[in-house]
Amino acid sequence: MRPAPTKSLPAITTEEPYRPNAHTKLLEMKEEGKENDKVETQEVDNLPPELLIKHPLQNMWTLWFFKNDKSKQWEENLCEVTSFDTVEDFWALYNHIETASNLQTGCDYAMFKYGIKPMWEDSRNKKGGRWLISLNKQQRATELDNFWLETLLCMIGEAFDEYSDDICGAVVNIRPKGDKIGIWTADLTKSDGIVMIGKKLKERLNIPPKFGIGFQAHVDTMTKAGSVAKNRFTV
Ligand code: MGP
Repeated sequence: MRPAPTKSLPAITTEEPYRPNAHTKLLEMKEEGKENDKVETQEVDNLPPELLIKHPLQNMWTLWFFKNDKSKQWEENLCEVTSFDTVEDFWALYNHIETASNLQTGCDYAMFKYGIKPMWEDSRNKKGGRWLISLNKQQRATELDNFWLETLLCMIGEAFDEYSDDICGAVVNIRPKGDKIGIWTADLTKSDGIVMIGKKLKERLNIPPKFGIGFQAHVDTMTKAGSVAKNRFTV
């Protein structure tokens, strides 16, 4: 496994070729879609330098897949797929795997910062919680894939500014009763960051202001009596 990348993106100086930052590049590649595939047919020697350099992300991320096999313990069903730390490797992975809406019910995807397991017990999760977006059954066809992709782009593009360090990862649960997306943060006591992250997520996902979303502590979810743990914050 490669070591985690350094925190800051390399500075752009006049000696270097123009290099859009990772966030701009993520959006460009989202717009262009398959356009980049054409590059493979050109002579590599003729390519301008900006097409040969991968755009580093601020963090390395790991994709996890969960398949519900009831004969096994919960953690045994969790499978680490791969890690990436560039914009291009993110899109290569995203375009290669099944969309969330096409997974079997009972399955999850999770994308977490490298080194954090997508479980309450991980030392970087256990004092934290999650913003939870609960979808109705119809929204699997209309919203789920867009919401999940936008959540991933927010995380890997560090859209939460100075609070991006509080992000641990995100999970999408495919469930017969309604799918869920959770974005996990590290520390329940960091209320400013939690609220900012929730507001930003709603804005980026285009969730209308009148639809509230709730933040639950993992410690409450772990021990909940009913089907939903109480909300510690709402936006
Ligand atoms: P779930 O998969 O998060 O949600 O948790 P689901 O299936 O919608 O169920 P609901 O209870 O939210 O309605 C299902 C079960 O998986 C939990 O009750 C736990 O038994 C187990 N589980 C889920 N997570 C995220 C963890 C975890 O982080 N650690 C452990 N040990 N078990 C977990």
